[in-house]
Amino acid sequence: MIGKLQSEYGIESAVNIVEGNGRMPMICMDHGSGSHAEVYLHGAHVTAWNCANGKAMLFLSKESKFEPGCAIRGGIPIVFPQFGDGVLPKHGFARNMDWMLVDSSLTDDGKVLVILQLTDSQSTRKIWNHHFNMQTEIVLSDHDLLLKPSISNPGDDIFTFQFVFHTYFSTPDIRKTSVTGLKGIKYKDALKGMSEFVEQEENVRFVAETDRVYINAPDSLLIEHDDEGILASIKKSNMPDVVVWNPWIGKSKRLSDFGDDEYLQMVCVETGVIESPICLCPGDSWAGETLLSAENG
Ligand code: TA6
Repeated sequence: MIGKLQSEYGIESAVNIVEGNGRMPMICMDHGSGSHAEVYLHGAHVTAWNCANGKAMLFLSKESKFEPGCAIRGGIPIVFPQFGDGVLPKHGFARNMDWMLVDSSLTDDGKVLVILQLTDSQSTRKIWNHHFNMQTEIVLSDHDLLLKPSISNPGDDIFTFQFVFHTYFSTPDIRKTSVTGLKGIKYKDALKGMSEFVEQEENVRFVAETDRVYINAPDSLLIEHDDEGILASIKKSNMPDVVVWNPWIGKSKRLSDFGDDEYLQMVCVETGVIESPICLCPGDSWAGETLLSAENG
């Protein structure tokens, strides 16, 4: 399978399909500047994004499983069609499914592009009885990683969905890390029964487990470190909500695929559609965009 994918979608020195962890097919994306990204067909899961200077922008747990039916811990899990707990498995099924690589190319300005696709199947219809076609376009450039999800309804019934890029950013120390741009934004606190509050701080900092859904958040956010300055910037469109999460000590110990002290090296700043799920009529489609940029990459 890997050989066939390589012959069909490989691009010398830019796109290579190899055997990754757990012998799972992994796409290696390499930009002329030296930036690099790794994407598993499993979950269309970006597990690594390194800047031209080699700086690792994303966190990936050393304890992560790479097994069928399991979500990879770290990188950029894709949450669809449900965020959180509900009638489906938590965070939906897209992150646990094998996607298809359907396109690879170099753009005119030298960016590296791949498109992965997930459509409904007997197993998805068993738990979520709708026809859907979902694609995620991933574009790597020197300092940016652009993520463009799109979902269409080829069926003849209406469905609603939530969608989130559950991005795990790397940080040298969560205790010196803050998320900037959320002051004045309403959020639901998952640790207080989803009670609603308004963010009072320009810089959201971390001193304990933090799990908040910010509703209709600004389209531009920063992740900063007291000593290193801006770690990453986020620009989004048509993805109104933002989740900020760090498990801190207690939850880290309860997660079997997460090191007890790994909470120190990560912060999730997630972009998506949560509060007002998207409703697609037959023939309708939705598209969003999240641009992650390295300021010091
Ligand atoms: O996005 C935050 C969150 O919903 C937290 O409540 C925490 O459970 C996290 O997702 C990780 O969820 P997972 O199912 O990947 O362990």
